[in-house]
Amino acid sequence: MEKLKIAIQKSGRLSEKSMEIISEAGISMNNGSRKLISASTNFPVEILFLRDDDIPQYIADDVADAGIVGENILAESGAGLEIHEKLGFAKCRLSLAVQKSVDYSGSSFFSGKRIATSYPNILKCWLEKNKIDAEIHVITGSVEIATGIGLADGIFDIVSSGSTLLSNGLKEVEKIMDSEAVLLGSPGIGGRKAEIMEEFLFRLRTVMASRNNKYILLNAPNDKLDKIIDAIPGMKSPTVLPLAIEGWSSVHSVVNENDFWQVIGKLRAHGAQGILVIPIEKMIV
Ligand code: PRT
Ligand code: ZN
Repeated sequence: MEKLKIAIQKSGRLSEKSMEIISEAGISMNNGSRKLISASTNFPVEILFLRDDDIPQYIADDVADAGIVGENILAESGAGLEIHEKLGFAKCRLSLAVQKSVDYSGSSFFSGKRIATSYPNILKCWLEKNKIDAEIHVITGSVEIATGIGLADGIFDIVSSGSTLLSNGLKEVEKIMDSEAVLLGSPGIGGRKAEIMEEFLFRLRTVMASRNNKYILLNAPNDKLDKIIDAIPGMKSPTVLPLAIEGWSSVHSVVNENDFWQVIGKLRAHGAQGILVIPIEKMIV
């Protein structure tokens, strides 16, 4: 029977969260030791465990049909693959940084300079776009020490909290791209595999929607009901039910994680009481 092959990182920052998403999509795996390839016990997929850098090429070569990697890895690989879904974890940015003591006045600083990085292709693209002639020095590990040991005038690397830069006496001067984990797919799959992919994507989107939304219930004074309903950018219109107490209603709706605190602030300001927020187990979109 034909199976969809999904590549995920074998061990690293993406591994656990990738497996979590697959498991929340109802796809069970044998818990045995992680082999290179492992078949699901209840869904027609096989999971390939690989180094993240290799995943785009494996998909481009049709060894895998889909995979989970950071957008930085996809951009660096230059493979023309489709991003099916952003997965909201492993968020970071790729930035240029220089020593703190540098009086940085703009990107032309890098003209004629040497930049150390593990992402030469992304950097080259940006330098060309900005007409900056700099030398790229490729190193694979500990890029952040390159300026301190006199190897380069600047570095181009992943930044998350910024503490690695700080503790190496560096400052971030240009953000070149944002990145998060994404589900990539081969544009060329068809037949039974395409059907499995469609079902997998449906499940994945359901998982993402439930993670990104909360169910809220609250009590609203009837004279403020209009304002309270206006403050909730819900799926459709909220459910409104009368309470046993005269003049009050119960309002139920779904709120997106991104708007959450702003919406709660408005609801409280309009006199909503007894606000309950409940995680959503599954949300079909
Ligand atoms: O062995 P394999 O090749 O599979 O793994 P890897 O060592 O190449 O990658 P891994 O597991 O370290 O990271 C996988 C992906 O996680 C990256 O490609 C990014 O998309 C994403 N990601 C998110 C990060 C970070 N955040 C991150 N902070 N990858 C690396 N870092 C490192 C960064 O290199 C720098 O040294 O953390 C440091 C910066 O962090 P802050 O918080 O100090 O700024
Ligand atoms: Zn890697």
